Amino acid sequence: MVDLKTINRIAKNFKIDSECVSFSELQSGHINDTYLICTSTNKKFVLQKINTTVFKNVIAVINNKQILSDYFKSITTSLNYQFVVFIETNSNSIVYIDPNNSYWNLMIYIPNSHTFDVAQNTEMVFEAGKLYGDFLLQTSDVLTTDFKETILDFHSMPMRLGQFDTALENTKIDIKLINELLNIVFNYREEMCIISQLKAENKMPLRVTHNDTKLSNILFDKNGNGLAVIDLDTIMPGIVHFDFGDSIRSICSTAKEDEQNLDLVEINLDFYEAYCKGYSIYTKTVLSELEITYLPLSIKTMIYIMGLRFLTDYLNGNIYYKVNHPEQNLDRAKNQFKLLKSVDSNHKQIQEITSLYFAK
Ligand code: GN1
Ligand code: MG
Repeated sequence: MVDLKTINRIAKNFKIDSECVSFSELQSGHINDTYLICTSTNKKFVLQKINTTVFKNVIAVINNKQILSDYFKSITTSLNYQFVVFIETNSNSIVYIDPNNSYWNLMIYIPNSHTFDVAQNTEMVFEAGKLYGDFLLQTSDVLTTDFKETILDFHSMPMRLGQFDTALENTKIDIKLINELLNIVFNYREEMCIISQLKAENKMPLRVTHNDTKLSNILFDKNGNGLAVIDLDTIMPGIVHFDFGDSIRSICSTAKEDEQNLDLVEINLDFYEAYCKGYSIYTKTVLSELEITYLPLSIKTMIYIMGLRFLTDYLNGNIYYKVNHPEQNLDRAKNQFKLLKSVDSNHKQIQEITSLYFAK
């Protein structure tokens, strides 16, 4: 945990006119260290230390974020929502590299904003759908070639299955204890590669994708209106299925990602309908028939890939995601595979709802 002196040592390298007087850690991310800081003139900022073990090509990550933030700045008049604004360093960069070779970003805090790990009601889900849908629409004019793939094959199923197989071979965990999960990984394996295969064959258009479209990456005001999409760390060229599937995984689940009581983990079909209703407002005319056809499969695919990644990290001894206790990644994996089963058993209704809102 850092102290106020350290925070100030970092913050003074950015163009802010006053000292930081208090700060708190924002706990919801699994990768970076993020702090809400308050200055003596009562201004608030978000200070973030980027995890360079995960983001190896950190300069490319910064470039991607800057391109997008600059683009949003250039189209503010047509934007319905606020966007992430970076504060420059005294040498006009958006990243400060400290003497320990840690990389820091400072962003303007969007006032009176709230985040949630679990959706509270259909209105909130509808708003989330609208924001992520508008994000896709607004970025459809940006050249995907301007963005670097900062984590290669981030959502590639063959790559993630390869990492899982290696972890399973080398793990110190007694794999008899996770037999049930291994069966799920095995049984779904083939079907879960279909979307990656379509991408590999260039059958889906490349878009600027957010790649971490969970509920907590949307800011809401106190009345539940969507304010902004945050966390530009994983902006990369990708396909719509990564973002749509990941949203449903997070926003339409009845429980948080590491809920241990699996009886509480289900897909909420009312939420799914609300998300489609909101998301389709901006995207229906942008998405092709083929993209729409594969939206339902993207849900299972993104749930499976997250379950697989959590399980892989558990087998590896928790070296990637932050954990509060040693079994947390296992809890997350069990949770995701329960959600996968729930989605599978509601497949027909999911197809019907999707057709209802996306039919041209
Ligand atoms: C990680 O750090 P955070 O919470 O923004 C992860 C995402 C996962 C997410 C699961 C770079 O995001 O891919 O979906 O956890 N980010 C990275 O909650 O791996
Ligand atoms: Mg993220």
